[in-house]
Amino acid sequence: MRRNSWQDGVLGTNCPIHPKKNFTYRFQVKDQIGSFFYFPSLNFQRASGGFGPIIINNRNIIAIPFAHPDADIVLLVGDWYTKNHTALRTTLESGEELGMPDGVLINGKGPYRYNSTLVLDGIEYETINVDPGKTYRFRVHNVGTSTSLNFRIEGHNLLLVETEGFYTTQQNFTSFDIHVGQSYSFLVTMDQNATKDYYIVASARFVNETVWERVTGVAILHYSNSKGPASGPLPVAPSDIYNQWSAMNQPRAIRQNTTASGARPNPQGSFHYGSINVTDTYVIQSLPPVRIDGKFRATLNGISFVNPDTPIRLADLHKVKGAYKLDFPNKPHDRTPHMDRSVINATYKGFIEIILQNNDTKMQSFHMDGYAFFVVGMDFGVWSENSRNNYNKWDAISRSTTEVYPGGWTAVLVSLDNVGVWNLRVENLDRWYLGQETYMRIINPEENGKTEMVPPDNQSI
Ligand SMILES: [Cu+2]
Repeated sequence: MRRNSWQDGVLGTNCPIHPKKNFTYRFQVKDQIGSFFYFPSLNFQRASGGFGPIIINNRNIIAIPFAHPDADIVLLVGDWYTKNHTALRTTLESGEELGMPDGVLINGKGPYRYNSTLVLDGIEYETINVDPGKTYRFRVHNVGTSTSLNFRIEGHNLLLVETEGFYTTQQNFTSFDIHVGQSYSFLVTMDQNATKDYYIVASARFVNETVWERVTGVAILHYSNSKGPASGPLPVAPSDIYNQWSAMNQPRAIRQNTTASGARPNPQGSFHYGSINVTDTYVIQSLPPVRIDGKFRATLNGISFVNPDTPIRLADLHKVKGAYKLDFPNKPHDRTPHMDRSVINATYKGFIEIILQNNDTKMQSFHMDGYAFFVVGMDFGVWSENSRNNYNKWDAISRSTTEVYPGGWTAVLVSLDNVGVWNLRVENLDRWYLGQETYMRIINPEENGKTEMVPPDNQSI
């Protein structure tokens, strides 16, 4: 949710919804057109489901940068563990990794039986019904726990057009990597002959395929004039699993469509971010879990976040002392890792640079609530000031969730125009749960009742 940090749904902004209670979100959608999803944000609950898609359409008078598709198709894909979320928490708390998931689900359903040894009989699978010649907008979301997925449709091109509310330059892909928490729209034209059905596949990325073979989501693309079931091997996965340098070319190729209209009737690309001076730089480093005070915890800049007992703005409103600290460090430091309530003290109207440095062992995705950021750079190694020479200053994509390769970094630029307290986190649930998150507190020192919304009347303390 973009505007109102009083009800952003994370513990630093509002109180949890207790069992058997409900909470009504009221919000205005205006400046984000595109594909999103919702999910429970506490206690690992997303691993048990509870997510769903949100589509925000533009007003009719606003042009979209492609012909209107014949229909929308939503695919929620994600890794799945048969253990429930409480058992998964126990695993993490004991210092173990979650390990290989039990499968990948597509819209909550298991794999089509493409292989009678690998897939048991009688599993319910997803079928997408289409008509020959039509073009569909596939909105694909990785709603899973922690596994990066490669998405592909047998025999069909994926024309990338949108990610997380921003139109991209349009490029064809035969397969596309979707990391945890990311959303993409692809236009897919039903231009193949219907001698049979086709496979839709979401398979784990950067893993040993022979070990992870069972962890593959398979749905069916069924033409209305299809002459028979899908058969044969699945479309092949990318072969570069040990060559992440080449895989990184894909996210680097995602560019902003600078001529497309945004949500409002001003051109999406009118914001010349490359010529704005950066006011602050934050280098945020993630490391693998360590034991802190006897507990397994994961850190950002040496701090494993502890949620405040009172949400941050409520603590401000009610003058609750010591609920949080404004001392989140702006770069990695050598102190012993510790647990704390450290929040970033960010400057309203600042234009900041955040470098996400992943020194953990697995792919991570980072998300910032309340904002979209420009993904200006991505590389392997340790970020340095010289890395700025290779930033994309012209047509970087603006989005809310970016991948950060293990042993690499991703640099984003953010214009701090949205007042409130906003969560910055790793989307991989196994690390988020262990403390890899913080908040940015962005307050207008001359608040006049216009830049920050008033708390909703169902806000509580
Ligand atoms: Cu968010």
